[in-house]
Amino acid sequence: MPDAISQGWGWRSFLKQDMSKHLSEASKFLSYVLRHQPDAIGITLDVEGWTEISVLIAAAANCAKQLDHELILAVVTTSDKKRFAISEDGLRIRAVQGHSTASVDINYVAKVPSEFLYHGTATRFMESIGKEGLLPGSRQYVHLSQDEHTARAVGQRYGKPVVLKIKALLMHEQGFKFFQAENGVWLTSAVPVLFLKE
Ligand code: HQG
Repeated sequence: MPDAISQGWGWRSFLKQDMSKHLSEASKFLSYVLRHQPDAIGITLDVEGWTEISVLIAAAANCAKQLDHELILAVVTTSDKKRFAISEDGLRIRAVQGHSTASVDINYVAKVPSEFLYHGTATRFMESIGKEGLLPGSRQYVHLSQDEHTARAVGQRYGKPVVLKIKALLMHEQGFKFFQAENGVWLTSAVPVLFLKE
């Protein structure tokens, strides 16, 4: 009997892991098409980044990528970073930030930032950042976090993390625009070196 119990738990944990892998793969696919390459599956995003969920599912199926409403909703609701939003009528989906595709230009409302915001990066980028400041790279904006802890996790994706403190309010006072996506991520077009503190 104890064996059966332990086997039961084993299966449950296996199923949980399997589900989490499934959700993570679907999330990566959604990030890819909703932020970067909608053309890859032949969909278009409107200027605010929205696309019809039913069109997305059909287009993904044509490319042998299985998606359904239930899976999409599970990705949206379980996303740790709240990367995606569903429209009020439940028919459309978009990524709330992180775009590189030029077809999307979300009309974010400008917002006054707190005195400091944070950017997590990897030590290997520091030499270049020290010369050029923070640049958006392939994305539309430089991404900033409200707190150091989040920034450190962002930086860790690329190697040994380093957290930069940005004099955000001073930048704002000098005319730089800041936006906050609905998942809390701060966006600005670039951060010149003089506003960076390590
Ligand atoms: C670095 C994730 C050299 C920059 C996160 C970063 C975020 C420079 C990398 C979101 C540079 C770009 C965005 C310069 C900046 N020279 N390197 N002058 N300026 N960099 O992924 O901010 O999981 O495009 O420091 O949580 O890391 O996708 O930007 O290391 O919110 O939802 O160039 O992506 O969210 O990398 O991450 P990225 P990021 P998701």
